[in-house]
Amino acid sequence: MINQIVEYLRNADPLIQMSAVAAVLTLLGIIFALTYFKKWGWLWREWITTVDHKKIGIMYLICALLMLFRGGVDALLMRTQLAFPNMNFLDSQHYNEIFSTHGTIMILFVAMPLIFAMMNIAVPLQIGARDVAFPFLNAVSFWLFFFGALLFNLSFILGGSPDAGWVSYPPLAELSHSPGPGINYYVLSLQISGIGSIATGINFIVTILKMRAPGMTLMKMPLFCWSVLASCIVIIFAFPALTVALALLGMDRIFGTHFFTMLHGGNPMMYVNLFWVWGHPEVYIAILPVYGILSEVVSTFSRKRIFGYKSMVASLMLISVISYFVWVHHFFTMGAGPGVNSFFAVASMAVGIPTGVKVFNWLFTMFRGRIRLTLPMLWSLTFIPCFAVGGATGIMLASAPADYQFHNSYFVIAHFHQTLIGGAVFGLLAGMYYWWPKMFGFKLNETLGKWAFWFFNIGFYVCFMPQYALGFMGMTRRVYTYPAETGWGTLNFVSTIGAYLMGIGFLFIVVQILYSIRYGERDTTGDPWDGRTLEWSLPSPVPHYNFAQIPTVNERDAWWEMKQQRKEGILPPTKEPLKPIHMPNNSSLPFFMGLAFFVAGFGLVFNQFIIATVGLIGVVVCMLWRSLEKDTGHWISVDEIKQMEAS
Ligand code: HEM
Ligand SMILES: [Cu+2]
Repeated sequence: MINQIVEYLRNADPLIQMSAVAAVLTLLGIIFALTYFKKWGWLWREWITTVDHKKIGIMYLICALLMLFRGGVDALLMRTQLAFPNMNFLDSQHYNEIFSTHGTIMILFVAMPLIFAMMNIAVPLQIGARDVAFPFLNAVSFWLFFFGALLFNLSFILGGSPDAGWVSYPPLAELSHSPGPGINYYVLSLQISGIGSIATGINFIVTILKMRAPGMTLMKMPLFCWSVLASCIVIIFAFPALTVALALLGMDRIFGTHFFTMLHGGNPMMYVNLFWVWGHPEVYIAILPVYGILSEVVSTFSRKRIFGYKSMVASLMLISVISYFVWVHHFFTMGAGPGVNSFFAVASMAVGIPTGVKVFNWLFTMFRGRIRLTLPMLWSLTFIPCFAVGGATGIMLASAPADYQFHNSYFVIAHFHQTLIGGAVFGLLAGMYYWWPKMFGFKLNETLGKWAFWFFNIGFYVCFMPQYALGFMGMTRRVYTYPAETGWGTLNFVSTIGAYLMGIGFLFIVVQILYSIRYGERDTTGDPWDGRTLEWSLPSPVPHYNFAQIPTVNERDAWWEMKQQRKEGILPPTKEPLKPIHMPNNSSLPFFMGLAFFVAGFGLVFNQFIIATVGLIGVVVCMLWRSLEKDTGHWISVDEIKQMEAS
C-alpha cells in the first residue's frame, strides 16, 4: 500500500503534488496553532466529544463550507479548462477525476451536511425540546459523515481519485475499466457517510414525532420541522438503496463478484436503477428542508403568518411520495419502451404541481406584508425565480421524447445547477443567515453580505444561462475540450467568467464571516428578527439544556402569540419552580467509532484486509463499550440553571 501511494505521488501531475504538499503544510499549521494557543483540551472537551445538537450543527456547517470551497475550486478548474477551445490546462484523466469529485462532494459533502446543520441547529429549539431523541447517535452520525468526507478527500493526494462521474456507473466503474483505488474511495466513503445519514433520518423522525412541547400538535408545528420530517422520511426509504448499490459494486471490485458484469450473468442496468432510486429522491432530501426554511424566513420578514399552512404540509408530503416514482427519467434513452417512459414522464411533471402550490403560498404570504429586505429574505426572494426556471427546464427534460435531444447535453448541466444552486444552496444560505445569530450570538455584516449576494447571483446567471444554449448547440457534458469549429468558444468563455464571479461571491462570504466575528452586531435580545417560532424565545447563544422550563404551546406561531399576548397585557401563566435537568454526558466513543470505520474503509480501498479487519474490530469494540456503559447522563442543579439564566 505504501509503495502504491509513493508510486502514485511520484508519477502524479504537478497540480496534485502541490495539493499534497499544501495539505501536509495546512495540517502542520493547524497542529502548531492548536499547540501554541493551548487549544487541544478545549477542542476535545467542547467539540470533539460533544453530544449537544447545536454544536454538532455548527460542526456540520463548518465542514460543509470547507467542502463548498473544495468543490468550488474543482468547478473553477473545470471552467478554466473549458474557457477556450483546445485548452491544455487539465488533461482528460484529470478532468474526469475533477468532475467526479466535484459532483460527489457537492451533493454528499456540501448539500447533505448543510441540511443536517440546519436541522440540528433549529429543530429541537423549534419544537421546545432539550435535545434530539438520540444525542449519542447524533454524534455518531456526524463523525461518520466527517470520516467519510475525509476518506473521500484523501483520494486526490493518496492515490487516484474516482473518475467515473458522481454516478459511478458500471461497467466503467468496474475493476476491469477503472483499475486502481479510485472508485474504491467513492464506494467506501459514501458507504460510511451514508450509514450516518440513515441514522440522522431516524433520529429526527423520532425527535419530531416524540419530543414536541406540550400543546404542539402536528398541525401547530413550524413548517421547517414539517419539511425536515418529509426529508427524513425520504432519507430512510432512499438511502438503503444506495447502501445496497454501493455494497454490490464494492464486492464486484474488491471480492470479484459479478453483480453488475455482463459476462458472468450480472447486469449493469441493475446498478443504474438502484442508484437513481436513491439518486432522484436525494435531490428532494436536499430541497425539502429548503422549502421549510423559506416558509420560516418569508413569514418572519413579511410579518405575517404563512399563507396556506395546510396546503404547505400537504405539498411537502406529496412531493416526498412522488419523488420515488420518477427515477427512470434519468435514463429515458436506454430503451425501456414508451409505456414505461410515459409513466415516468408524467410522474416527473406531477412534481411541479405541489411545488407550484408552495411558490404561490410564499407569494401570497408576502402580499401586503411589511417586508424587510434582510440577507435571509434577499436569498429567499432570489430563490423563487431561479427555482422556477430550474423547475420549468426540469419539465422540459421530463418530456421523454424531448429528452432524447437533451440527454447528456450541457442543457442538463444548466438545469440541475439551477435547481441545486438556485434551489438548495441559495435556500441553505438563507437559513444560515437566518439562524446565525441564534448559533453564535452575533449578526453577520449586511453590507458585505449584499456584495456576496450580488456577485453570487449575477455570476450564477452569467455562468449557467449560456449553458442552456450550449446544450442546444450540441455540446455534451463531461467533455474536457472541444475544437474551435464547433463555435462553442464564446459562450463557454462567458460561462467561465460567471463561475469566477461566483467564486468572488464565496470569498465575500468568507470575509463577511471573519469580519463579523470581530465587529458583528451582538444580539443581546435573543430575538433579533422579531421571530415567530420558539427558538427566538431563548437567549443567543442558547444554553446547552435549551429550555430552563419546557414551554406550553397554544398556537401555530407560538412565540409570536406569546409576544402578542404580553403586549395586550395578558401575562403568561406563572411558571412552576425550576427543576433539575437531566442531560447526556459527552463521549469520545462517536469519534473513535468514526475513526475505526475510517481505518476499515482505508484498508479496503487498498485491498489490505488486515487493516480492514482491525478497523472493523474497532467498530465492534466501540459498540460493546457503549452497551456496557451504565451512567450516560448527568443532572444540572437548579442553582446552576439560575446562574446560567441570569448571565
Ligand atoms: C460555482 C458553482 C459551480 C460551477 C461553476 C459548477 C460547474 C460544473 C462543471 C463545469 C461541471 C462539469 C460539467 C461536465 O463537464 O460535464 C459540473 C458538474 C456537476 N456539478 Fe457543478 N458547479 C458548481 C456548483 C455545483 C453545486 C453547488 C452542485 C450541487 C449541490 C453541483 C453539482 C454538480 C454535479 C452533480 C455534477 C455532475 C458531475 C458528473 O457529471 O458526474 N455543482 N459542475
Ligand atoms: Cu431525477
